[in-house]
Amino acid sequence: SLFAQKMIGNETQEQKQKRMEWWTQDRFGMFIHWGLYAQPARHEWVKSVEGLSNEQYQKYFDQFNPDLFEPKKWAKQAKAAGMKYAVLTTKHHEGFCLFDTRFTDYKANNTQAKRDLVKEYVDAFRAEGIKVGFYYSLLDWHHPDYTMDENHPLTKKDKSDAAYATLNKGRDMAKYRAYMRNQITELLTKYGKIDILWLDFSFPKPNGRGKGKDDWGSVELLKLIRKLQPGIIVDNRLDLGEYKDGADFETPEQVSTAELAKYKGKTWETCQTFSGSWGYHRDENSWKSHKQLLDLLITSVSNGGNLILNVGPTARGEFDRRATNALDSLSQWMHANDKSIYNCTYAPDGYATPENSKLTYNPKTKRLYVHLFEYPSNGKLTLSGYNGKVKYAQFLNDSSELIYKQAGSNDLTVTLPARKPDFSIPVIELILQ
Ligand code: H79
Repeated sequence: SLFAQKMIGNETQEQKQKRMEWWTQDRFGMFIHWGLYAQPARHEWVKSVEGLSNEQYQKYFDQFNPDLFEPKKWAKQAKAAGMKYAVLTTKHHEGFCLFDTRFTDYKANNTQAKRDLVKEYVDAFRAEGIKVGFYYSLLDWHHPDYTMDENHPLTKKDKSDAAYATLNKGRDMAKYRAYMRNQITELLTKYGKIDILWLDFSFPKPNGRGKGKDDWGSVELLKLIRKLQPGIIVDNRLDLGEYKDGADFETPEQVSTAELAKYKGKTWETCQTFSGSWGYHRDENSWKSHKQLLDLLITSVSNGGNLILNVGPTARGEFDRRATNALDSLSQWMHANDKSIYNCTYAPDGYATPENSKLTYNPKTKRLYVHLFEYPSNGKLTLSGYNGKVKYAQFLNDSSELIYKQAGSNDLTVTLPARKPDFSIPVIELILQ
């Protein structure tokens, strides 16, 4: 751009890389969207999409009773699936807080749960060695000072300036900014070291229809966050303008695997759902297959990025059968193949991607991983231009040797067994010279 980037602090590029090192190596996280919207169970945006009033939404606060909430189980499921970090919605757009806050009564402590659910999440995930992150919604459809905009419930019909002026009489974003600063201060001071803060989201539009950096007080907010938790990793949804390099990673949401190639060379994490919505959705019939989920993970790493895969627990507080089955399948694959994910990135130049496969690479061990999306029916895999570059080849899942031969002057041909290893996507490990 024409304008120089402004700095939030005085961290060097090298220091930033060091701060983010664990995150770029771990590659795979769990997003958890949990809130009152788990009860209507028809999308976490239900309040906005159906234009529900606070009064209409009140029944979900009154009924909230997560009697099966056992975050140790969540943490064990995440760990088994190979997820190294987690991010929980401490507050989503509906404004309901899962944590004990001094600044609103609209919190889990005042429901039948009667306690701080964030605290239990933090303790449980930390105990499993999983890094702990907080999602915090910038939007708030419950706070009385949050001005009504295009995303707000009950503002869909009349979009005239006059209508917005009337709706927003008595609402004061300065007070809402103070509220956010207070709550983020609570979140970043009462729960020990927090590894990630995931703020969501900005939608700048003229005449009060959207919101961005001036509404949030983004630059000042980020300075506060950095002061309270110097090691924390923060997403890029604050609309920082000329301070945008103050954010740590880009956040392509629910994009296709084809689109992820565009992010190669950047620092990024794609966030993805099992079935479309983020909150628990009972009737959604668009669940991704095991192979689609794996494809998202492998494609992310093969383009130098992370995947954070979302679970929407039920209102009773557990992962439902569909989510549990999906995680179990990932566990089996990760148990045998996670070396092609952790500490890996895109392949170095000069290694062509074989047909129907995707490559990842571990620069420290100099191992190249070939993910076989289609198992070659003739039992041969051609590695174009690899001649002289490989010193050993094996399946990753069982370390069984694979025989290869020179073909032509530049290529190698790997001979594969007729029986495909018992994985949807088997991985070949090539130890490079
Ligand atoms: O928290 C999750 C989402 O609720 C939030 N970000 C992730 C991490 C988010 N996703 N999309 N958006 C915010 C932008 C809004 C999209 C919308 Fe819609 C299109 C709102 C109304 C139409 C998505 C689709 C929600 C309802 C239908």
